[in-house]
Amino acid sequence: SAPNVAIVGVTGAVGQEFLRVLEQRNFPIGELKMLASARSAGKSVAFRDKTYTIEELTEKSFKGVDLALFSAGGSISKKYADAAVAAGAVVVDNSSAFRMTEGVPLVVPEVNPEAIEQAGIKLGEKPGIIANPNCSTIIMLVPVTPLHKAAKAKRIIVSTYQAASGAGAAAMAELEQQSREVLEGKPPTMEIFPFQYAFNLFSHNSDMQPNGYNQEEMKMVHETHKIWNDAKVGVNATCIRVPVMRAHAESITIEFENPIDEATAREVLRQSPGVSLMDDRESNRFPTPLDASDRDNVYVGRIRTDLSVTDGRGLSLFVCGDQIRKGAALNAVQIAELLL
Ligand code: 2RA
Repeated sequence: SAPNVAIVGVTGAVGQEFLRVLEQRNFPIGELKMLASARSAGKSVAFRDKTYTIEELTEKSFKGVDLALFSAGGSISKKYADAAVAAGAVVVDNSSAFRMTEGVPLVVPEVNPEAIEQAGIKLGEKPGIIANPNCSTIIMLVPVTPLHKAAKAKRIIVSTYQAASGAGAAAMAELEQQSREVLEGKPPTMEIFPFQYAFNLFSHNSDMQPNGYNQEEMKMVHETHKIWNDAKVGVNATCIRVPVMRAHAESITIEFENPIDEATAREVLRQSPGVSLMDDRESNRFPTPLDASDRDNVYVGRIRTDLSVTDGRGLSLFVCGDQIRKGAALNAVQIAELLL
């Protein structure tokens, strides 16, 4: 029978995308609970042909729930995920709370679906937590993993151009408001970031670590190692926030153990799940964030040999993926589909 589902953080950008994706993919749902903070409790939410009332999230919210999709921040996941599991639910958590926890599978369905089975998690039988990787990691690994399988990646250098949506709905609103203010010659409102965001870009706003990398960059390192189950592959990330609404772009250079030429790489990518090729050199047309926005796939272009590496063991790519969708909500629902 269809699982009873709870959405935790339903009013947020990802929570709203959960509903859109569940509806679009006809995900089977028995009972549906919309959970959020006290501030949102009582508000109505439409889903399929019904209207639901948001309930305040408490430890007791998960009675009878088989599947709980969380996207309400790490502290909410830390506080409530165990109560959901104790009630018998499988939790798919979009926050960073449990991604690096031993025994918690960190899953990109196109990359390592087997990690769920290895953890023994089963709807209605063996509850547990499955973690959704960070969006920038997902968007990188969907195209890079098939190339890794073809020629064994040794080292990845990635620069990201990350959308406002990754910093939340308020950051998207500030970007829009500042853009207007700047064009009207008014001083930009600065509440989310202490500097102008519109017509500007800056080093990612996550905490700086002692090693000179920010948390976002270190997530790409550690999560890649866990998802690939390979602690040896080198990952060097530079994460930048850019004035784009909801799709991340990434420039990726990979050094392989074995040679792989452009034609082979293009063919591998053409056949890869979750990838759309956009690599038209004649018309100089390659992926843009607006091509990827609201779409399921990661768009891949600029496929070319890395001229700085000998004997064809290097490739560079440019990719774009929707941060709210494949970077969060769609990936989580695809994980849930693997549980059915
Ligand atoms: C960002 N990866 O884009 C994060 C999403 N919360 O900032």
